[in-house]
Amino acid sequence: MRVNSWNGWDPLRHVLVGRADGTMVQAPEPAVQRDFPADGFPLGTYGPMPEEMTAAANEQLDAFAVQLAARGVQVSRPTPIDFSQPVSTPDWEHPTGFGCMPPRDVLITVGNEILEATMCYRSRWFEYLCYRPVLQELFEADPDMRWEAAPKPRLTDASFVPGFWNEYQTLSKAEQLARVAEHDLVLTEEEPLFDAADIARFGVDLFVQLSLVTNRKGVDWLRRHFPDHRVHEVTFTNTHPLHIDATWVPLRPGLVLHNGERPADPELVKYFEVNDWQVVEAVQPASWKHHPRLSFCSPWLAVNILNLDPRTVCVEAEEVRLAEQLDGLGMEVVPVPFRAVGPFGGGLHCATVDIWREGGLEDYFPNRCGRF
Ligand code: ABU
Repeated sequence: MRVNSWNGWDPLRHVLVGRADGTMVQAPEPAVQRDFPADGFPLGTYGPMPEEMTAAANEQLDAFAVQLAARGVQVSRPTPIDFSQPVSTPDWEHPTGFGCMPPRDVLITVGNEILEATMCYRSRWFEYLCYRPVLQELFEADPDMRWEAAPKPRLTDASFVPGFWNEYQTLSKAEQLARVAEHDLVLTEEEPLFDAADIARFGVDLFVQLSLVTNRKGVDWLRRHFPDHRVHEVTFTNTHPLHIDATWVPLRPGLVLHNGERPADPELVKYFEVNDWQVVEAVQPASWKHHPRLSFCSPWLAVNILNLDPRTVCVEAEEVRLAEQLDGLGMEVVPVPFRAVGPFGGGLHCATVDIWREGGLEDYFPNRCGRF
């Protein structure tokens, strides 16, 4: 076993796949409020995800793990804790935890380092514990592994804008987008906050999205933590920015998939273009039975795909149009039934963490451009 991964496309050798066991619709908290009346969780209510949904999600997660193993990829799994317990620190108490699907939000591998993100949901404060058995095993097996954790945040009320959600939902789309552009959202700059899934890895370049779960201080912390990388703060035109991996998706060197419903900063597009990258707009996603918003995701989980190597990509089985598009771009598509996992917090990328991909650190962006 070894820890090594610099980007999202090199040949995959070892991966972590999440579990849906015990997932909760968490109690309302300053960073997030979940409101899914059609699925039995109107605002203010919380509790375990319905048993049949959990079982169906676990069935698909387990089958994906088997499918990866059959392709020669080693698979590790987290150890769920009891997410129905209250979570408390000396500063606050929260009635519930959340789950350990999706692991991509919590962990990121950069080279031989696995970094535990700060997170900003109180319900997710102890989620890292689910991954500690795997991290301990890796630490013992690979003498070069660097095991790091970003500073645990206090998450007192000072970390959140009071009354944000009540106000934000009264704004027009244009007003919301103006707030996103100014990064005037729910998080204050009290302390560094980021989710690992807001980071897209392209070798030396790390693109970090400012979002509902990542603040400027979080990006600054990452910049200081990875001095040998170019860490870029990026935003997209999206009223609910949450993780970059359904918005700006690396496919292989020279090719990035873009969710055109969330237009990218023109300077970011230019930076890719002057470095001979092709930016391709993804086709529209297929429809959903259980709206993935149950998990605070959008139907754009379609593009939340997992590369097995630069020419092979796992795509959710119902996303036929996307599979055809990727086929046309020279990718071999591996269809994976994963619809039942969406409401638990993500697609194939969210549900996994790269532990080992072949390859080393490379600079894919030799040309500077604008602020990049
Ligand atoms: N990591 C999940 C992203 C979900 C979304 O953008 O809709």
